Formats: sequence, structure tokens, C-alpha cells
Amino acid sequence: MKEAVIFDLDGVIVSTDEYHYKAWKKLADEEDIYFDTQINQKLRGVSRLESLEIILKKTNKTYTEEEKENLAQRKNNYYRELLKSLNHEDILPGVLNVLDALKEKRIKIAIGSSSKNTGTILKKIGLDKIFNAVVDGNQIKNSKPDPEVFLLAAKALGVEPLKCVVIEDADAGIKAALAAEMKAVAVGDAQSNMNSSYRLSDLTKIDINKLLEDG
Ligand code: B16
Ligand code: MG
Repeated sequence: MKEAVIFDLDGVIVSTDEYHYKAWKKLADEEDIYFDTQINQKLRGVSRLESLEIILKKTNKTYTEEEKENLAQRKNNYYRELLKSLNHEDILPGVLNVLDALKEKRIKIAIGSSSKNTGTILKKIGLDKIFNAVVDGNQIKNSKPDPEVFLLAAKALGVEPLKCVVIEDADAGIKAALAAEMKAVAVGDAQSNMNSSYRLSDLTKIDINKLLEDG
């Protein structure tokens, strides 16, 4: 049986993915760059600057590194403005029950997110004290699909990667989990990802024994 569960944040615990979309869309519109929900799918789990590079593929304009930093900062300001209204009720369906069930079974729980806003988000939704470890975009050099964030989370928990399960909503996150030799569970937008061993539409449908079984 697995000994720890590592949760992605954005798209698994809370739907901040919608806020990311709105903030990038505002920036893209201001810069006159085409951006839609399909392009947005490619940004799931990917770092802020890498997301910007994906968006800039739709323009012939060239930006200096400094201008790119400014664009990313502008997007983050829009995003943080949207985060102000976030609260406990924004926690996605099923999440609190899963966390309770895992705590009861003494299974360790962690966050493994690419977001540098993880601390703010966890505080806003009132989950800043419940996880045994939180690893986020501030602690890693390489974002998903690189396994770094999940390997660091396993290390912080003191659990071997083979004994960890990752719950993810992004293809980049599923790849990262598998590269870390962890079991990958796909929810929401990643549920069609056939590389994951357990796929479900949301966490209300989860079977805790199936989540924790080896394999
Ligand atoms: P930030 P996750 C990721 O969070 C998001 O899915 C991705 O869209 C975002 O670009 C990335 O965090 C960086 O976020 O701009 O807040 O540092 O899914 O890994 O929890
Ligand atoms: Mg995500």
C-alpha cells in the first residue's frame, strides 16, 4: 500500500486554473496576441515564464528578457487580484473528504505545485496547516513535466517515491509523476490521459483503497 499522497494544487484542490486563464487572456488582449481556452490547456502545470513563452508563439513581436519579466509580472498582478475573492468554499468537491480519510488512515499528505502563489492560495482557502509538506514553484528549478517538485515533496515527507501517489489535473503533471516513479492519478482535464493508472472526473468519485493500492 502507498504511504503518501501528493496533491497538485491548481485544478485539483481549487479551480485557480480559471483565474490563470482570465489573467493571461487580459494580458494577451492588451498585447494584441491571440489566446484561447485550447492554448490555455497547454499552460496547466507549466511555470509562469514557460507559459508566457507558449503564449508568445502566437505573435511575431519580439520581446527582450526584461520585457518578458514585466509581462509575467503584469499577468501575476491580474491573477493575484482575482485571488482576493478566493475562500474556503472554492475548495473543489470531494477534496475535504479525501484529506480527512487519508489523515484517519495516517497517510502522509503533501502539495506539489508549480505555482509561486501556493502559500497565498492555501491560506485563502484555509488549508495552510493541514499538509505534512508543501513544495511549490519557489523551491524548484525545473517545472513539470520534470519530476523535481514531486521528488522534493517525497523527500520532505520522508517517503520513498515508489510509495507515493500523485493526484494531477495536467498532462505535464502526470508525466512528472511517472518520471518520479510514482503512481499517477488523473482528475478533471487529465482524465483522458491513458498513462495514469486511475482516472476520474473529480474527487467525489474516489475510492480510497484503489487510490492507495500499489501499482
Ligand atoms: P504561478 P499547479 C501551476 O499550478 C498552474 O497549473 C499553471 O497554470 C501555472 O502557470 C503555474 O502553476 C505557475 O503559477 O504563476 O502562480 O507561479 O497546477 O502545478 O498547482
Ligand atoms: Mg494543476
